[in-house]
Amino acid sequence: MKNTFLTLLFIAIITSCNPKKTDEASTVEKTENIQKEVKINNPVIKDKFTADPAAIVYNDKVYLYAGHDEAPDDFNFYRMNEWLVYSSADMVTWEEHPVPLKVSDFAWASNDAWAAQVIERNGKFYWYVTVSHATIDGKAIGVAVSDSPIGPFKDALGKAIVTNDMTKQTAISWDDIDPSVYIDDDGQAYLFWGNTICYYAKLKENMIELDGPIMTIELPNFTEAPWIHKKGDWYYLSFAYQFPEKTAYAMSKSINGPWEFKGILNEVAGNSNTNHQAIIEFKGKDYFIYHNGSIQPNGGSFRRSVCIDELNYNDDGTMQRIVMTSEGIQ
Ligand code: FUB
Repeated sequence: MKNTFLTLLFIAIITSCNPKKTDEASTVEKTENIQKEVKINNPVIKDKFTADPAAIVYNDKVYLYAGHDEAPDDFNFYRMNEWLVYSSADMVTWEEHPVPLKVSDFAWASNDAWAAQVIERNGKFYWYVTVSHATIDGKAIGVAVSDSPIGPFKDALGKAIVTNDMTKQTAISWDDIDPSVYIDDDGQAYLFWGNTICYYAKLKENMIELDGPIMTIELPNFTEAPWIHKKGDWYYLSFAYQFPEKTAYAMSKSINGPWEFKGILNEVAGNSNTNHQAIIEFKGKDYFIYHNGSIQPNGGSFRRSVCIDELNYNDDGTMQRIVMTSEGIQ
């Protein structure tokens, strides 16, 4: 007992007489505190593979929609049967909601829950989706509707709004993918979509029928994934550029163009040969939402993950190159 007491006393004296040791301990403590403060928030969804993000702001919340990458580790192509929805009030904490829409909700579709986008009009939420058509060769675009941003959604039309036989500009069967929808200030809605060719058309006020001819937009190295947004009096058309895909963009003073190409907005995103962006403003800040293949050991081009980083504009309206980070939004 006496020996133990003397040993403890000796250790206490030695420790208090060794300022170097104390400094080291406090440095470690400080580093730990800094590490605690900065979290690794990208990818934002870590328990599932998620791809092709789209997002809306509604009633002080952000609703994030994504395709679900379900490909097993030894399967090197897309396996996607459903879309997912998450919500957040701070862009950091995301709540997952029950699966709101599946390919099987469209009786005329066979598979492939590819890229999609939701928009709200008059209290209803319209979800434009890419699927493979069961009877018309190629990809097609469907539209689902719900009274709530988290669904459940149901087929709004009972058939595709766009099929491959409606677009003849290219022989490929997958050019009718990646719908993006926008309602202009005068209330006119537009649907943009495409692969290798960028298409757009007016939508009727009911949001489930095209209103007029399908038009095309000339963009250099357009691959897919158009996304329209407006900031101030500039319209922005961002898109997947070249392959492997970077994100590039063009600007215009009118939704009908002419579009001026402005170059690359985001580089190839880690470990994924595709990219797919959504751009939103929320509580005074701008965000760039995309996917990469960063979750290891199995992440990659067919097991992707949604990430979010800040987006910044220059005074002339051009967008600054995205800095992809692991920290994401803090
Ligand atoms: O997720 C399937 C397809 O890959 C999407 O439709 C494209 O935008 C690309 O991300």
